[in-house]
Amino acid sequence: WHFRESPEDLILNAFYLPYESTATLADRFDLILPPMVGDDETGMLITELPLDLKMKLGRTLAIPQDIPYLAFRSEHALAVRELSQVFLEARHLYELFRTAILIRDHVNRSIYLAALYHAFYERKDLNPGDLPPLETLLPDRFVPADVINKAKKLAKSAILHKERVKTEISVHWHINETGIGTRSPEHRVAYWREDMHLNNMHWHWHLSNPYNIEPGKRDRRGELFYYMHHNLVARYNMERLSVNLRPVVPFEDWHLSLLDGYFPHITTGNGYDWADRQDNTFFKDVREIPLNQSSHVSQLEMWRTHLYHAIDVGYMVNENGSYVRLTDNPKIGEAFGINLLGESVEAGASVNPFLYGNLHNLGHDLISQSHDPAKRHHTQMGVMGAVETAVRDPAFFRWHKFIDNLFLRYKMTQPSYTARQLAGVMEIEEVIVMEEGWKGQTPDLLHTFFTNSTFDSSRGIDFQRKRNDDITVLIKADVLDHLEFNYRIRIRNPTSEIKLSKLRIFLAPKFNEDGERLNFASLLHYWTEMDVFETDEIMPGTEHIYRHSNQSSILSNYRARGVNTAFAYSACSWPRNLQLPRGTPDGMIFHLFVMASDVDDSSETHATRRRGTPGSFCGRPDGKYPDKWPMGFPLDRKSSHETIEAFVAEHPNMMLKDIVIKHVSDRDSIGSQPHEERSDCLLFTC
Ligand code: CUO
Repeated sequence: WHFRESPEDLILNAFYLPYESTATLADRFDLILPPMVGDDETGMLITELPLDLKMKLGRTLAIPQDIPYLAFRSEHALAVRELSQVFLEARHLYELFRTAILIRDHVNRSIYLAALYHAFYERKDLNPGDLPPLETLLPDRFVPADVINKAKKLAKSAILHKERVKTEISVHWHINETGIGTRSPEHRVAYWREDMHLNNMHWHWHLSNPYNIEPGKRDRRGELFYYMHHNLVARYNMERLSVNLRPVVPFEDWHLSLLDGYFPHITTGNGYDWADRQDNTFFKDVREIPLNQSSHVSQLEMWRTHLYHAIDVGYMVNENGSYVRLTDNPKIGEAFGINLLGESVEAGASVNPFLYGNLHNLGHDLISQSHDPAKRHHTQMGVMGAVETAVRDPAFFRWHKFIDNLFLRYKMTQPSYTARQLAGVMEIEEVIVMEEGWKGQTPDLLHTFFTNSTFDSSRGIDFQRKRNDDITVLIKADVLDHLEFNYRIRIRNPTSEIKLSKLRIFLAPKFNEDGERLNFASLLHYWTEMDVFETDEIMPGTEHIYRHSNQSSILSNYRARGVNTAFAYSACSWPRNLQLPRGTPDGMIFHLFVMASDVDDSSETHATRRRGTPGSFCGRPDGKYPDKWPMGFPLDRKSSHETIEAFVAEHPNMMLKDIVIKHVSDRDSIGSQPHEERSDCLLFTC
């Protein structure tokens, strides 16, 4: 079994055409296969799974082949772990490829893909930055079925007449082609929930930070679960305010219905139909046979009560009955309370699974089955059951706002940061945000618009393209985007020494849905990280710091294979196109908070801390989380101040700015209307 390609190129083939047999894959990509055998049932040629692999893959082989990877179910998560372990044991990349090809025909393909992705995060000889984006492998998880069908029809025709037609086919996925129709107000934010880069990010986050990973293998994993999802919900609410919708209502009274249904209009390439959910569906017990494997809403209520009790009394109870203090000011050797809570809520490495249960994961599962809880209709799961599709459902945000509020309840038990904790040596004198890409920019005014994002779908869908057919099948999606911008920060170092500083930049709306100013407590629901980074050395006196928006800590700085040798993620980062909330046509006013905090951590060198992607939302498989403070610091706790202005006024190392985000129909119309000077005014009225 010899190979012509480099192992890094070869291994990518193992991801392609996930719905097709390995024989078809080999034919399309000119791969050399081991001897094949006829399948007992169908006669189709398949690989032969060696006995030793069969023995290692008991859990994986038990999962039915044609269903999605239901990540919130432990038997699926354990299967991914089992299979990725086999991939990790391969001694070199050629062996990894051989193993993957031998296994491929015999296991659930979504679980196979998830395990391959996970192997890329874990193996030192592979770079996660080289991973193919999931939308190129499973376009049908993101793109409506009728758009996919159109692409298939055009591709077949082009292959048939390839001397006469152009070899690049492009199918447009329009902004209104979403799961929710224009008669529902929820349609206004459907473009955001169904953004393929956002759903892709969610898949990567859960694969990189699985809840069943060996405890300790991901630094502060439970806290990261809280923090990334907190930002996801906060940003969703900013998007809702931008289109005149009220913030999402947490789903916490489980005796009331979920209100909004969801009909996803996506179908997987092997015919799996995600279930529809009618409006006003209830969260119900799911009856299994045998009955003792059923799931009950009352079980969730009990776990929630235990978690609220733990938060309110300030400790959790271990399995052996001892107490674990919940505090985010831990002593040496003590865990962060938010991390313990995150692990117990999701649930991952819980201190006591019996007492605190599996609240978050089971909630996903119950919502994904709420259309047919008694299983009378042979329906499939709803999209809430899988990580690559859950975010498109309005119920995702209702569920996650409930989860976020649980964490906020804990955060409110923590003492306010002291003046000393908030202080910093540096003084911020001025902050300006400046857009790039056109002449005539106005300071602190940014623009968003819709544009196209295009990807090649022909490595995911088999268009019956032979290896010599030079046909590309592009899917062109309408997505929100913005012009890039930079921060210009004038900072003063009042000491006589050269210093480093860490800058923390957060964004939140200034007004609520009723046009009232948000006070300090209400803003805690909204603050979202824009960038947290360490500066270069700052000389005594005044200096200017320039920071480009595409350097942000929430994005990946990965560019191309081999260019960045440090840890880099191509997809486990916030989508670049959604870096800014949409804003309004008239211009929506946001707070931009900037803080310069001291760098006093001597455990790592400056160079080590600055290398590669910081990974604020995704964490770092290769080391410690890149900040020592609680995630969201300093805007994650209550304050004695009523307003953010009063909070900032006490600290010369902080600054608060108004910035305006204006939404225009397209990029070309930026600058066509003069920007009027404005003072504070109500949302939607200025
Ligand atoms: Cu990411 Cu509920 O955790 O979806």
